[in-house]
Amino acid sequence: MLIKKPDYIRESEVTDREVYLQRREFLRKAGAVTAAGVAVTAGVASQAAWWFSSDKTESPSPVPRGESLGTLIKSPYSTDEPQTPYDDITSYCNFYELGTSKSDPKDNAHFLKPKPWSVAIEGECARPGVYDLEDILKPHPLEERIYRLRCVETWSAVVPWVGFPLADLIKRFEPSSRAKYVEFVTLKDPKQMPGQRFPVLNWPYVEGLRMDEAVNPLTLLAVGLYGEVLPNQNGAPIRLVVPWKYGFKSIKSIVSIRFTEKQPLNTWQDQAAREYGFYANVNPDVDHPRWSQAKERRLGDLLKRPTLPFNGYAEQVAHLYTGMDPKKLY
Ligand SMILES: Nc1nc2c(c(=O)[nH]1)N[C@H]1C(S)=C(S)[C@@H](COP(=O)(O)O)O[C@H]1N2
Ligand SMILES: [Mo]
Repeated sequence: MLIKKPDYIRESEVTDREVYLQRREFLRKAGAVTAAGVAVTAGVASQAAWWFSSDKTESPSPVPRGESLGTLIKSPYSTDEPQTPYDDITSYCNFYELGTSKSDPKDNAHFLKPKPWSVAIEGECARPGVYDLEDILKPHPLEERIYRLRCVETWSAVVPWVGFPLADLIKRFEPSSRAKYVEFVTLKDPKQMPGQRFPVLNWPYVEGLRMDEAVNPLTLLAVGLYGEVLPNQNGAPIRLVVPWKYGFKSIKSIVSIRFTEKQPLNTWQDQAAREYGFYANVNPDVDHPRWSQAKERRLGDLLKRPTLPFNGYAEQVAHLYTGMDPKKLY
């Protein structure tokens, strides 16, 4: 079947997954899906009408800057590679709750209200409860961490995050010996997350880490980038950053952190278990079933570069996986 792409997307940037989702979205918007064997309900049709309606205001360009986060600790884990420009990091995003194209999250960012915000700490720990974000953040000095980010779709970036180690938060809530994993959940609210008005994924978005991954010093809870409050499209007000794993592990706009005995079912594994697993460690030698992972393209670059094992963080994290089959770590 011939699929017409919007011409602002370069061929090289379009993966099968993107084409598939864009096609689904296009068909939904057009309300002409019967040929594909997908029933269009009145509800979906009215959502399509919303998508085209005039109260979806255009966001001004360039992306407005956020409030400064003040003095930050410099991290020894930061890369000195050139940083991806602010405008690229904030306008080329994956955040399906705010739409499936790369520019949708920026255009729909104003729907999300990151203040006030609370985070539920749940499951196998001594201090469960629902906490205001201010109380979650209070004890943690903020640091800058300049990390490589590698999306499973083969684009990459270098992002100067602001945040604090997830390990420091975990310690405070005293997980029990039964806590083997940590599960994270994104806000579910179709008013703030217009993409959730479409059944693109099983909402809410869920991710998970094994406890030793969660407390690894590289694992970050981010509240900002470029020294400023995190823009909504990048996962405000608080998101995970796991730099040695494909980007989909780095879940945005977190409302729940749960300590569990069993391995959580993460959203992309739930969506396509044949293509995405739980570990999702960056690995040039394990291809996606539909494309190679040997190379990646840094945003702003013309040429591709080799993908690095564990996204260049093998020294810090390879020991977590000794004896495990790399194919099972994809
Ligand atoms: N809740 C939620 N978190 C998410 C996603 C998403 O769609 N929803 N996309 C993921 C993917 S695929 C990537 S590559 C990164 C992108 O983060 P960025 O847009 O800040 O670069 O966010 C991840 N976190
Ligand atoms: Mo991604």
